[in-house]
Amino acid sequence: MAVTTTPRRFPEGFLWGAATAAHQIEGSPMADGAGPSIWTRFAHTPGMTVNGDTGDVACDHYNRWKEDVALMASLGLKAYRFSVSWSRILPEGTGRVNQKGLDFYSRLVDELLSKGIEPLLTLYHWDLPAALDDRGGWLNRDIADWFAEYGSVMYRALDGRVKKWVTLNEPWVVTDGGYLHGALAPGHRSKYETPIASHNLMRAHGAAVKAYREIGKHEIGLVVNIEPKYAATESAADLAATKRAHAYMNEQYLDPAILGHYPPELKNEIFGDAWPEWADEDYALIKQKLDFIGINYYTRSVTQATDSYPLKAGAVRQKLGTYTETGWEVFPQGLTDLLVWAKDRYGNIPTYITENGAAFFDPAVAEEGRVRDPLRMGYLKKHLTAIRDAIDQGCDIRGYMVWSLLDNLEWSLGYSKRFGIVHVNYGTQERTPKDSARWYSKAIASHGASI
Ligand code: LGS
Repeated sequence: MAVTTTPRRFPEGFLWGAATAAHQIEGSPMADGAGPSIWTRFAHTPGMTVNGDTGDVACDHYNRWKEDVALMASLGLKAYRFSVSWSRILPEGTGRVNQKGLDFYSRLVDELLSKGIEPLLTLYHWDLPAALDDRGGWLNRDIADWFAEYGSVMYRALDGRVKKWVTLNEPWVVTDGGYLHGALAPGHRSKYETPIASHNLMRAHGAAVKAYREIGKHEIGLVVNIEPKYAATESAADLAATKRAHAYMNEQYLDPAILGHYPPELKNEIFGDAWPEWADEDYALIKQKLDFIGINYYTRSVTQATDSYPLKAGAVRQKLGTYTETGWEVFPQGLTDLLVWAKDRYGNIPTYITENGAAFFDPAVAEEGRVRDPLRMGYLKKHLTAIRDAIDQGCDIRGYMVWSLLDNLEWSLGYSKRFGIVHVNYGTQERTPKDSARWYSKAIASHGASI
């Protein structure tokens, strides 16, 4: 076997960054003429979030954006992935543009660029304008046009300053959480609505990419969450459940976007009569050339057949596994496996890891201003090594964004789970880089050599 002594490197121009999302950090959801989003509404409905937590203040990033960009610069970040709140730009979802909302993101982008930080802008990270939900939201076919209209406003304002655009963040979570199981906004529970929401998300994605080709000159892609599925046993039932779960979570969105069709398991094994026949023109709209894909990776699932509705598959907890505070197994090998799988299935499209990170029980900020979070540091280190393994196997990986820059509002879980490499004191809004941030900073400065 050949032994190599050359240190393994990340490719030239590899983008080292961190990620956030509007609803999770900004606060001031109704400031400067913004309209409400479904998340403002959902969080203010009693019983929907842990402790009744809302995004009314969050990390107050809407007022502290400048100091937050300075913080990113002090850590040496090369890229920052954030999302735009649609209802700040179009308070009614379509039609009237709210210039003040646009100005907020324009200033943010200028500030990032002045510090040499490349912006990656996500158009939709779950905070649909409430006004559009009132018109059916993702169940209304018109949403493809509404989304393209919103995207076009953003492209006209920022393309050139922003060179990497993302249409949707994790459409699977939008539909599974928002339309099937109801734990996320808008909180519906319907096997019949879910496929319609999924399909309209993909049509909206296609329409937004199409509009980008007319206005924009740079790159646009789609971000999905992928969770590799490993069969719990070799039994026929578990193997079939694993294949089903994989099609549902990992192929449901990339297949139509890139290959032009849905995996057959969706109709044949999962949704049955709830899965409509779609028109050919829909498939043509959905399948647009993508400049890159973004993959969010947190964990794997060891899958077995269960009677869960409608998937009939579930995860088995591993006796010897290590788990994060959210109960997700730490399994870096899964990231290598999935990147190799995506390369083989979708043709090695340039790929960014657009989220990866973990919530752990962090100690309080120590007197000397440190937060010791060795578990998070270890998590990041192992996952970056897994990415390097995938690069060694020929995967075209262009960058890595830690989830998350700041501790923030973890959707229905409220502020109870901290994913940040920077600690946020929600009483004073003070930011303190954790040990993991210091470690990540060194990794960036050494271009990965110190990992
Ligand atoms: O904050 C979200 C992070 C945290 O963990 C972010 O807004 C989302 O884009 C993303 O979904 N995020 C996330 N996902 C991990 C999902 C793992 C689910 C594992 C369930 C196993 C039982």
